[in-house]
Amino acid sequence: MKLIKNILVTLAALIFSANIASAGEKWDMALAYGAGNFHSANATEFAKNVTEKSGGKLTIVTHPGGSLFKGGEIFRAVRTGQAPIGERFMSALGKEDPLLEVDSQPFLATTYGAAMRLYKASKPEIVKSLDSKGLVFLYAVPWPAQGLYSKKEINSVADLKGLKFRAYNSATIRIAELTGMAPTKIEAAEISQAFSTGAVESMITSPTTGKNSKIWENGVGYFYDIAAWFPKNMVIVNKDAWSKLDAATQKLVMSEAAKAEKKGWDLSKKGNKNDKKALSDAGMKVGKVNSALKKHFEEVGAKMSKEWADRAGSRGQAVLAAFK
Ligand code: PCA
Repeated sequence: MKLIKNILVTLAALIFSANIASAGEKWDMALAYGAGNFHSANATEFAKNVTEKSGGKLTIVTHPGGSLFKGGEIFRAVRTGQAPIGERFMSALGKEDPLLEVDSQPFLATTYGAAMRLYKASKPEIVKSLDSKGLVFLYAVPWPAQGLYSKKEINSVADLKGLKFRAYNSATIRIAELTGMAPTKIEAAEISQAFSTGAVESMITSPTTGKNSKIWENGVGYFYDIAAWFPKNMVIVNKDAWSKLDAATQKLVMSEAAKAEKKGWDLSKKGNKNDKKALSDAGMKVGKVNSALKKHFEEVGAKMSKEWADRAGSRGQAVLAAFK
């Protein structure tokens, strides 16, 4: 009896010490967009690089397509530690901090160069405010320029009136309101379904998201390249999870994040060209809005900029001053 007990105790000790020896952190990374999307592919490469280079100290496993948490749940999940790391569309978080919406103000930054300057001008304040919520900011990557999709041809402001419009944040809801469209907030993962059931008939998003959701298969024949803003996704980490890493691993994560950011911006620029071509190759009409519509959207944008500046207060003004 005593011998068996001794053997069991030794076995248990062995198993325990083996566990300690291989103990590294494992992070499940919540991603809202499909595995084929360039943000998800980039995050997956980031995860792989960190995992390979950390020498077993940190394994990051990505879960694309909202399979761990849906887009709308990811910020909260990371904040509360249900997911140690995740990616979220920044401008959907205006209620957390209006500064997170600065990249979705129409016509503020209409080129990649301007978008980068706006990012740099806003980043320090954003990092600080996320830190105060228990989050570590890793990197941010823009979507290609946002354009207008529609089932029917749009030649005038009157054509927009009453359209059932898919929105993805407060800014797109506001555009719809100021234009007379009827907005419904829908995550990217549900776009195809929303269009195919007729729940919506127009939206503003990137050529990439239209391509990823094969939007032409749902009766959407028109893409108007308004190119009014470049909204970003950001990758954030829960601070408790972060503090479990040793200094060398933290440094590795930050340096891989910087690489992923650079790669992501390059991929976005490529998508901005190629994905528009993919839409037209699929038979969609890809073009610009006429000058009357352009003027309309610019007026809407100017109004929204004022509203945003009021909401964002002195912090917002400081960001705009640094940007200009
Ligand atoms: N695609 C995402 C956000 C912006 C974009 O281009 C979406 O449509 O939800």
